[in-house]
Amino acid sequence: MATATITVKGMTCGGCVNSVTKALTGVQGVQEAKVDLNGATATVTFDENKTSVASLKEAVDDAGYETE
Ligand code: 9UX
Repeated sequence: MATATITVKGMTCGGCVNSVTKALTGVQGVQEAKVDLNGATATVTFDENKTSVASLKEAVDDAGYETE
């Protein structure tokens, strides 16, 4: 398992947190996603044999938020 912290821009309320959390946990290989609204981050624990940081960022982007 690997853990990565991704910066997520554009979250402005708890609903956004839920959306980003769902997007991340919907990616195959993701075990846990902790999304911090005020810190603008998502800390994700995932199986690096099944997914990658690039794929996690893509899922967040596809949900309508911006990563860096
Ligand atoms: Mo809140 Mo976020 O009303 O996409 S859910 S701003």
